[in-house]
Amino acid sequence: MNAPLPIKTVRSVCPHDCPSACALDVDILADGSVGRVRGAKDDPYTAGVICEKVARYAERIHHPERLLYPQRRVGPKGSGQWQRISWDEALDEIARRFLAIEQEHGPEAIWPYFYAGTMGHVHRDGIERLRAARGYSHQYETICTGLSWPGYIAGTGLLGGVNAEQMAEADCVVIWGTNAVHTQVNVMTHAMRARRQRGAKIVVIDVYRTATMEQADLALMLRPGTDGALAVAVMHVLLRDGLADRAYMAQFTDFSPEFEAHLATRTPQWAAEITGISVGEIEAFAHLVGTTPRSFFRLGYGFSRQRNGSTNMHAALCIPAMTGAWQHRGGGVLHSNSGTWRLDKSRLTGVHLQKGAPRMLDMCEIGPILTGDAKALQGGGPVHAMIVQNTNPASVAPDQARVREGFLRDDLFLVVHEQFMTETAELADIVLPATMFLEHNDYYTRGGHTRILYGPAVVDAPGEARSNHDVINAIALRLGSDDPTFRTRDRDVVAETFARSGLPPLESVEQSGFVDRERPDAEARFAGGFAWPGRRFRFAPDWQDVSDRYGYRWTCDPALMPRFADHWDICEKPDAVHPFKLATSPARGFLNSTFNQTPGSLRREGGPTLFMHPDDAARCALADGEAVTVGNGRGSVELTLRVREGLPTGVLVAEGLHRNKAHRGGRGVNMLTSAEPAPPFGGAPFHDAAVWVRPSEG
Ligand SMILES: Nc1nc2c(c(=O)[nH]1)N[C@H]1C(S)=C(S)[C@@H](COP(=O)(O)OP(=O)(O)OC[C@H]3O[C@@H](n4cnc5c(=O)[nH]c(N)nc54)[C@H](O)[C@@H]3O)O[C@H]1N2
Ligand SMILES: Nc1nc2c(c(=O)[nH]1)N[C@H]1C(S)=C(S)[C@@H](COP(=O)(O)OP(=O)(O)OC[C@H]3O[C@@H](n4cnc5c(=O)[nH]c(N)nc54)[C@H](O)[C@@H]3O)O[C@H]1N2
Ligand code: SF4
Ligand SMILES: [Mo]
Repeated sequence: MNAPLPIKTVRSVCPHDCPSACALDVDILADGSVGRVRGAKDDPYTAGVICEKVARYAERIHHPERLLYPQRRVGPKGSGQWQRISWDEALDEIARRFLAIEQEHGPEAIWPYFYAGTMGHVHRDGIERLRAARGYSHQYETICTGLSWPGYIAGTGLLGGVNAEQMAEADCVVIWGTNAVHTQVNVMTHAMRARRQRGAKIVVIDVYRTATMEQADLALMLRPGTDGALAVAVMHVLLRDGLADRAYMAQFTDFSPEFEAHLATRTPQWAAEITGISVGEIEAFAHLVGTTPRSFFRLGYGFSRQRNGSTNMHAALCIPAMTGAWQHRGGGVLHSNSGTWRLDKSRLTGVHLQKGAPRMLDMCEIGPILTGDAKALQGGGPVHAMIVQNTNPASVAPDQARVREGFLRDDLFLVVHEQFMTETAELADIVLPATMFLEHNDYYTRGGHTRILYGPAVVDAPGEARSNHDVINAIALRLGSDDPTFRTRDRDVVAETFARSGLPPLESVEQSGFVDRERPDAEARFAGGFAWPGRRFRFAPDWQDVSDRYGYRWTCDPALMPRFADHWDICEKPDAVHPFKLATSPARGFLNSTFNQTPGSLRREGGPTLFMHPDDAARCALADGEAVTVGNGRGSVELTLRVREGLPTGVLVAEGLHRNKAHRGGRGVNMLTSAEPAPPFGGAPFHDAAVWVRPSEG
């Protein structure tokens, strides 16, 4: 049978939490449904390429399990017994319960909680308006970037870097701690262009042989949490072999004799012991970047999800400051451009409504918070109500046992606004159905490139699904907050935000689909100096400055921080009981827990598996295909063992957040991860867990 012909093709934007924010061409079919989704060819960054999971979006938007109407729990929490109710009943009940809790326990007992289900600013950040208007507890946003961003800023002073499209003009592309084939396919588009057109060398640094590493000319497979050691040893070789750009360092950095003396002790032999990479490979890497002016460093997020992740990010960032790669077109660094948007979102987030200074609770500590941990609650009272939008903490948050225990509390009123009956929605008192990106209006940014894109509503929402914006407004009005911002439509908020930010009018942005916020190339390369006083890059970071400038909160004694870029030996250590280190790396077919219910993604990923080196399997007498249980002091999870080459002994990898119920026993990999805030400013070390493995019972 031929696929039905589209009646039109519309321009949109991928809303998901991936650094790319691809421009999309979406086919709309005669019955009003969504057909094929393609990457826009005329967008220079997307360049016609998108990932497979979004190309199959029709499977997600028209999924038979989409939530269609509000529901109220009737059985015990988590029993799966629901009663359909009207929107009026749902909103009335939410308002009644929230007001009662405000009265009895104070507004800080309510904690609106969100993350990045949609990256559209109106439908993601609008929840802040409700929070501000009611004085509810704030959310300290740590789950994704809490470790990486401060590490980057510690060096440069600003979260910005070179335009990603310039990767195509590089002679060497270093893909560090990101599995771009899975997580950001467009990096591969531009890196492969450089290889084709210029013979560029591709370096990939990861803890196992990923699909990205398969493409590498130089593949560096190191032990988890040792990137700082690799980086300082590379700098040792650069100095030793006369490959450092001393003139650049003298003008643009705080390079000092003390730092040079420090690096003199960080030999490749020393780093080989720590990283498991050979001296020859360390030297080859140093020589490659030391002799290739146009070396582009794509520093990912994955290698920061270690307890020492912030210092590792900073250490890796120091290499191009020593080679001077920043000076050359096609060279330099990109981690994220998220510090460069220059948007005024104050009306969208309700800055004018904020009264007082409520406590700010760490989103990664949701488990400890909901189970009454006094430190996590900052000495305040318990949380008695939550509204959750755009996130699935019962799957994605660390320390899953405590997250679940907390959500099951009878004295917690939980509202979840979702597209699917996720693990979090299953534990709610009220579940509300949400629209998807093609059903509402929003604008989008992402750190991987320089454009702000607009995505309009182009199809009808199914059933009674409502947008995040409409639900936040409706709740606020019912609570008695009568600010005009609660009577706006999503499109008006986009238009107003553009106007306040000095962008062209929405009508014109709508025509082109985007506005470019690219900064002049010289500025992106810090050619006039870095963004710290004195305009110098910092090999010796001042973390207090990072905290002061960006509002980060200390989670360790500042005196503990290493003085210079270094290997900071604070990761969870394997021991006799927990002999393995586990990384929970991303799956290609899922995006965190999103897409783990669509047929195409499930076909690709199969069930939850655990990669183990053949020598380890032999030593543990475990066989390929066997059901295994992986555990530590926080909990345990069941997966199927896959014995394979391409990872260090002692290291295990479990790709992807499969549905909890896809695991025998119904618990996911975040049973094993820690919610203890990592230093210096919090964030979850998702790839840093010491574990044991045994055959599953029964
Ligand atoms: N298909 C798919 N795409 C995604 C996502 C997804 O889950 N699936 N997630 C999205 C989100 S929210 C984000 S933030 C981005 C994140 O995208 P990335 O920047 O790619 O970060 P991670 O996905 O955390 O992990 C990337 C790699 O880091 C490796 N790694 C773990 N520990 C270390 C270490 O100590 N050193 C080094 N060098 N490498 C290490 C992991 O094995 C993994 O291969 O991707 C987005 N895109
Ligand atoms: N073990 C382990 N855990 C991890 C990671 C890891 O690498 N390993 N990665 C971490 C990272 S980087 C991140 S960013 C977090 C991400 O965690 P989340 O932000 O929770 O990401 P998702 O799992 O994609 O869940 C997003 C949810 O939002 C819903 N949603 C999408 N759009 C909308 C909308 O418009 N309205 C509403 N109301 N809902 C919507 C989706 O259906 C989905 O259930 O997970 C973290 N968890
Ligand atoms: S690569 Fe990333 S931004 Fe592009 S379509 Fe896929 S998930 Fe969306
Ligand atoms: Mo993320």
